[in-house]
Amino acid sequence: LSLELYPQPQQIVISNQQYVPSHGYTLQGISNPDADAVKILKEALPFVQSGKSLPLEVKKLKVRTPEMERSGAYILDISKKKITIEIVDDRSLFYAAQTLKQLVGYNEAGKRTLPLCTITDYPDVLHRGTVEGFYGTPWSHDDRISQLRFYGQFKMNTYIYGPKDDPFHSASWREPYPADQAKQIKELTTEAARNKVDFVWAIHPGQDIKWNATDSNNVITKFEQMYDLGVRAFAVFFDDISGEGTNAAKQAGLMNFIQKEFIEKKSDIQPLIMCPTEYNRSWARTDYLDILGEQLHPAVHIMWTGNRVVDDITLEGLEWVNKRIRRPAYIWWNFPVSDYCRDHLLMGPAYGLDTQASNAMSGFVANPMERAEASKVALFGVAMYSWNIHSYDPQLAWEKACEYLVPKAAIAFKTFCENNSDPGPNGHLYRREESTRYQAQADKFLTGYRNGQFRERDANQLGALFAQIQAAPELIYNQGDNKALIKEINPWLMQFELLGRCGSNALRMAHAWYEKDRQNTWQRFLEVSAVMDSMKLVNRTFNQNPYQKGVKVGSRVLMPLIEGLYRQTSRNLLSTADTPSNEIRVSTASTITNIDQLKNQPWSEDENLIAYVPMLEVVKVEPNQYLGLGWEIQKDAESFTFNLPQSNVDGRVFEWSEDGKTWTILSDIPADRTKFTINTIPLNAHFVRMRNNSGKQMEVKVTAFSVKTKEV
Ligand code: LTM
Repeated sequence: LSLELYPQPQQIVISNQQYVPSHGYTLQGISNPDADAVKILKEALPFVQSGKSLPLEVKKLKVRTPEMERSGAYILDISKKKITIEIVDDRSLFYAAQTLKQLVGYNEAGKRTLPLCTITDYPDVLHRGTVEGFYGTPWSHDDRISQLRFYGQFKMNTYIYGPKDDPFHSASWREPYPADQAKQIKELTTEAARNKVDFVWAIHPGQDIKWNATDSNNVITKFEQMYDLGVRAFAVFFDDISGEGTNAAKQAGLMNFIQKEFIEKKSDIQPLIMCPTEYNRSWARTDYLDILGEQLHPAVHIMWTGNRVVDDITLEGLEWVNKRIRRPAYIWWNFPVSDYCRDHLLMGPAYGLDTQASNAMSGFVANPMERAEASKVALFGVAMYSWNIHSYDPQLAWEKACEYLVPKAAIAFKTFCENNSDPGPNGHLYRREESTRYQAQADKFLTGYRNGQFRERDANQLGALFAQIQAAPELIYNQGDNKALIKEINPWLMQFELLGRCGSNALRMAHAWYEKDRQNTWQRFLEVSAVMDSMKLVNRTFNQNPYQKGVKVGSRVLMPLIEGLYRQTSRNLLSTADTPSNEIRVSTASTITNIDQLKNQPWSEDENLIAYVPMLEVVKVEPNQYLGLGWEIQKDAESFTFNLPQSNVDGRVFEWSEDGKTWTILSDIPADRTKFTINTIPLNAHFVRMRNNSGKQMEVKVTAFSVKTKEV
């Protein structure tokens, strides 16, 4: 007999017997047990007020190892005569009750059964949960309520509130919340408390903070307002800022001031958290982290995203930073956040987390997608990992998450998720496995087709997959009870159905060509074209954000397979085997830069506009480094636009060039503007760039950098 419990407890001793409790239970032991925990116990088991009953005794934990002193630790013992729960705090009883609820089964006669067992359980990481820290539309109030309940159910105890696009968190941090929003935050703190979650409210003041007493007091005043709304945990974020606000010693000074004047003066606040400016290893090139390590009060947690902005979490990387900051880092994991790849959903397993790292971190919170329900697939994994690191199995967690979220159409939902997990090419170089079960087959089939073969077995299996893909959305719409989830992912479901259809047609098209049936090939080719057109329409119609517009599905393996088959068939039909087909536009437009942080940044080319994909982070530009664009020889530039907020203007120059070697200053650009469009680019120009001519490091945020061209 084994027990399926999520997250997996640290230790289970189990006899191979289930039993049916002979009576209802009565609660005994400590007075005033936590009411939220008791509510869950009562959902799990029958309770009686009088008459014959079995005892459910709650008592303070006696076995005291360091792990068993952690908030939430518990021992749950189920015997035929009684149930005993030993606890450290209210959270322990709440978690024991959640475990008990998962243990209850039903026998053939419909009677409740319980396994006879002893479970000794504690969390590996003290602070576990999420940081709502993404750019884009913040979660709704309902999203947040649903998240807090989900965290309670799966033993996550932290929710950090810090959506970049909430003005009262960031741009207008000094302002109080308007009454309606304040009321909602109050409700959230109440719901968080019910679910034993610490609601951490974060402020993001760094872009315009003045290092003086007025602004230090402004932070405290804002925290006092949040305290009055029920907030009992606080964070200060200094990420993605430029200028004066990035000074490590000043940041440490402010944090220490808050520690002394606010945290220590109240008796009921959780340890303070800060997100540093150099929050990942690839940016840590100065003594910034050492200054924090030395000067920041030891009780303050320091957040860390890993070796890069978006990356796996390794023990080696943690040990590297822990030495500098002189405390275990508090992980801000940038997964499944999708604000840098907004046309994709990240629905795959939460993998890339070191299972040896349990003692190297003080907290583990994940930054989710703007789509809250869809994020639960990955967050389920985060809950499993952070509770019991050694036993973490990302694939198992992913499967259970899919079953939990869409129980009646779990297979269809898994099909959807396993083919929607990669972010696509991005500046962070962060990629995820997608369609892995079919990758080898897809590659072999396409190579075979290009060489005039038709690999029947592969085609059959891929055909079965495309049929499943086509059918999945309908099953999810009809059987999925989670309407909020369906609403969030609806454009991707629509596109997924088309992907299935397109794939099936593409295989039929390839088969027709192999059978030498030219007419049928043409017909199938036109069918594939028609479905591709529908996919383009979905892409142009939904999710039209200014960053990565559109709706991409199966973009890592399945779409390339379909496009490959389509292109090859087009060549076959037009007998143009050695020349690229005219659907492929060979482009000579490109970004030009010698800044490492920008080298991998994708650019977009849309009709006559070539542009950097907007960046969310601040870029450091050393003297003589530049960022620029080049365009096709057969085009003239109509205009050049830049929007570089939070950027230095002193000493920068804008230049144009005909050959990329000799550069001339664009003198019509005003020296002090961070945002400008110029329509007077010389006709022979084929490159423009902004260069740091200041002799010192400068900071730039690339919100827009584009050239509009026209055919000559
Ligand atoms: O990662 C951090 C600390 N800050 C920001 C986040 O707000 C953003 O969501 C992620 C992912 O794009 N990158 C950041 O730089």
